[in-house]
Amino acid sequence: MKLHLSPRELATVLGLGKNAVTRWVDDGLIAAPRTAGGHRRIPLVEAIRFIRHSAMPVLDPGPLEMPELEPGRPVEADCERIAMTIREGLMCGDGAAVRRAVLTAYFSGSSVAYLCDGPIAGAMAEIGELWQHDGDDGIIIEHRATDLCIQALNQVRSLMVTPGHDAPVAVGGALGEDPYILPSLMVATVLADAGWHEMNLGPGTPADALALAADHCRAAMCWLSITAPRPTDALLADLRHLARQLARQGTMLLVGGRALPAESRALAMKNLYIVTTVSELRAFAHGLTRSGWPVKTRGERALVGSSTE
Ligand code: B12
Repeated sequence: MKLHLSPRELATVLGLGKNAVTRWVDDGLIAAPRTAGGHRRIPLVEAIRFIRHSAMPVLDPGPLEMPELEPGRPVEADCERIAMTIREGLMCGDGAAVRRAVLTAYFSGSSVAYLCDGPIAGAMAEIGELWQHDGDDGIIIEHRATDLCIQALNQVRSLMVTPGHDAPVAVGGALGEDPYILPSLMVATVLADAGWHEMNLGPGTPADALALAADHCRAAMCWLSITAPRPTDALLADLRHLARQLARQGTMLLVGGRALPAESRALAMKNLYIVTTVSELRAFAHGLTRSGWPVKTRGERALVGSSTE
């Protein structure tokens, strides 16, 4: 995979003349530093940001040098076909097909949140039915599919522009006995797509470690995914305790996940938010950063939900 493109290469990707791309670079629509020799070099992540932002079709992915995308073949997203390819690829262990489908959707402007809530979660739900009927085969498919999703999401993550120093920070994971990797990884990837700095501590993270990490990173948000069922009282006590700790640091707590009990909605704490899908989270994160709400950044501390109950 290339790390930089010349204006001519990006023009080939978009099926345009080189002058159009050069003009956009000179007008500041595409950020491209110059080499010592004075040539414009467009970072790959910036080229992809521009493609998604401008909604231009990728007519020849060749210059991007991504093994999943065939040179000369336009990248076309048909939502139904993408969902079917992801499902079949996850079922039969075809990682390249899954990555190709996810990349195609991403290049064509789909949000990571849509991919996670829609085709990926849908396919995983179907795969989840297999262990009950297909025994060991079902378990193999389930574990392999989880790994293929991790690969695809991390690949998309690597194609995102690194957020600036003034971007807000979020830290999160899943608690103690919760082994589920994907929900927290999805949250992290969606926040990265929304322009946040994210630190995903993954499954099995103690609540105190989350609070400590949030404090160290001056996080505006801490997320928690609850996927493994737990006794309601113990879980609510943990949520209350973590929300209090975070409130003292001025950090909000966002909680979601399939095993979150309905009773958690009754926890009246000012810095605690229950969010159901990652699309909802995306809207929430965008809303916060656009509203001028005092989001903490790496350089500054602001008070966020400092009082509880
Ligand atoms: C992979 C998998 C496993 C793997 C996990 C591998 C790993 N390390 O991640 C392993 C093998 C560990 C596993 C084990 C078990 N599993 Co399991 N597993 C699954 C499976 C197939 C996929 C899970 C997944 O990653 N889904 C993708 C995620 C992203 O989807 P999601 O959880 O729906 O999350 C979405 C939303 O809830 C939301 N969200 C989630 N968290 C958050 C957080 C925030 C902040 C926000 C905003 C949003 C959000 O966004 C996501 C995207 O839309 C599911 C099926 C399913 N429907 O998901 C079963 C499933 C969850 N497992 C199930 C079961 C029964 C088990 C076992 C008991 C099996 C057994 N007999 O051992 C054990 C229990 C483990 C435990 N300690 O609890 C059942 C649970 C049933 C129930 N009512 O609780 C399911 C539903 C399968 C089924 N249909 O029976 N499992």
